[in-house]
Amino acid sequence: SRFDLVIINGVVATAADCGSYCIGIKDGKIAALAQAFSPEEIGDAEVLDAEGAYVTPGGIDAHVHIAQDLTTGPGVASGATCADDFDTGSRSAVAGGTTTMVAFAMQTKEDPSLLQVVEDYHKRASDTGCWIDWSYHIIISRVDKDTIRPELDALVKDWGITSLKCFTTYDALRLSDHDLMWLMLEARRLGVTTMMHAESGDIIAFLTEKLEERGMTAPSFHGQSRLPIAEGEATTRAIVLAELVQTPVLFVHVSAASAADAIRAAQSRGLPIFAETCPQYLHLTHADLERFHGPLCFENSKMLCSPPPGLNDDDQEHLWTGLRNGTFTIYSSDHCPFSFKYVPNGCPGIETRLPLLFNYGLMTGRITPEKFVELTSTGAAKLYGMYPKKGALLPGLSDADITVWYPEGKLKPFKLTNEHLHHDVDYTPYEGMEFANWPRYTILRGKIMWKEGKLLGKAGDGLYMKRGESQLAKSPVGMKKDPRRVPLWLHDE
Ligand code: DUC
Ligand code: ZN
Ligand code: ZN
Ligand code: ZN
Repeated sequence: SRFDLVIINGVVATAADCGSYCIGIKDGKIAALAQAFSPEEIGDAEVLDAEGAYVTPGGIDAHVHIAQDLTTGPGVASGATCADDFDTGSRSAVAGGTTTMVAFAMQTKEDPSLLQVVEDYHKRASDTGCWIDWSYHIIISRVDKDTIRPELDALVKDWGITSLKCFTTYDALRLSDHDLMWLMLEARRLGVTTMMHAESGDIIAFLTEKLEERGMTAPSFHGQSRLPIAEGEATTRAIVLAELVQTPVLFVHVSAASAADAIRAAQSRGLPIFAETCPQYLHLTHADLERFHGPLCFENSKMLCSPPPGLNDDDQEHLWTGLRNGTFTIYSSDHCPFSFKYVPNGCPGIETRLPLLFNYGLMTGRITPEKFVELTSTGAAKLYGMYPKKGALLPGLSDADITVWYPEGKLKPFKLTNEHLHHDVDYTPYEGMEFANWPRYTILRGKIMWKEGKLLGKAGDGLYMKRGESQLAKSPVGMKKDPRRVPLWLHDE
């Protein structure tokens, strides 16, 4: 027949529009969108009645740490291991409406070959299998001028890895400004998108030293060691480097108002500067890091992440405004799954990402349905070279990756506990928050993977995906450049 599966009575939202449409799916692809299908068109296809609920493209989580080595990376306690592997992490994703993820493959200072790093991570993924489609960003901790060019070349050609992440903090990962410029220029040549972790390593090291002198080492002081000004400084500095090199940069996990303002100002000057924020910065504040006192003070570490949550609701409001006005292109979880006993430097959140923005953004009217889709799916697909296979519902072009929500009033509102979730982590920072909606069905390439609280798919249903060049992040070739700011001779190839 014409379709394998049809979704009827949905309010279908994409980044472009929102309306009452039926969706026809054939061979794992979107085959048709229409006001209605005739009984002949439906034939013997399976029919899923959305009962008037929102139907959105499956979530794309473009910032997750899965099966990542942490002893030399952002992890704090030595011996800490990532709690989620590709099986449990992606299982949690599917239960929260996410159908694609991009995980990090991290080079350590000792790893000689980037290709070897990716092969190692790919073995981890192949060993367990994955519930959803996935790809990798490469984390670069060492700029080896003799080998990096052919290696990045091979990552693009052989693996479809078209994005790299670099750090301005952590001794094990941080690059000097010199190396950052060097790397950015290589990224520019290859059309690879640079992702920047911007927090001043020197400000953090200085404040940490001074806190330690005073014995202020409890988890609640984490926010004092990583003040917003450290993020603002490094963001401003990296924007200068990006302008000099004339290459696009995406700032990951933006938490500080000063960083968001610097990004917005750069965008207003026409620079290809992009930004990501995460649920923890919209829902947690510094007060959450200090909630518990006395013997319970280690409970505070459940809210610990880097950069830390903002000082107060003003910081949160600033980020909500940034989501609305286009400062932020993507909203990712930064799922960083540590067992609580390790004093985690990061929050789990691959499963709660979409429900949080749906309940607290879309349902409250803070963002439109179109914006919800742009932030959770389409933006990442375009930014990281997956569009329109992912992030859209274009007939004949897009994979049938779909999240069907509950119709209003159908799901009894509930308070979240960690038992609801499918990750392998022993806590959620969002314990006790209220939810009135949640993904009812999650569909991956036409297959129903999650239905009304039950997992139907398996690890192994997900496919590795080679990505193409970013459709958003392009070097500003046509832009008039000021020779006092930009060395034109560096860019005239
Ligand atoms: N950077 C991340 O992307 N996640 C957690 C901690 C960090 O430094
Ligand atoms: Zn980071
Ligand atoms: Zn405080
Ligand atoms: Zn991260």
